[in-house]
Amino acid sequence: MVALAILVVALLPANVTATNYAVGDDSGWTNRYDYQAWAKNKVFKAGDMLTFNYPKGAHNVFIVNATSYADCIIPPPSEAYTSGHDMIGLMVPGQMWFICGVGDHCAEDKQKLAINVTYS
Ligand SMILES: [Cu+2]
Repeated sequence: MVALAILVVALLPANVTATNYAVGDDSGWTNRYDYQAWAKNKVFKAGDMLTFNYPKGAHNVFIVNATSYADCIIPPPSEAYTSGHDMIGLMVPGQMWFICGVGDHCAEDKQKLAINVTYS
């Protein structure tokens, strides 16, 4: 999945201002961090990328829909990003939702991120 995301981004039209955002900055992808505050003043554009950094095995990343985001419905394990350094391309404009599927991290620790992707 990571390789595919990178490949697709590489095939997008040139976006000279593409940005790779480290989710949570130096805190990475973790429990009890306010990801909405982190995202609040950022403008995510199609062609940009998010990198989720965490100790491999401690967390994971799922791309989900609004309902799964709100209710912390964890998708099948096969859909998880698990490398600990997961780079996910923002392909198209619109809302995107991400959650951690480990334990109760989403529901209890608010390990979730919602962003709006704009046209580049
Ligand atoms: Cu987690």
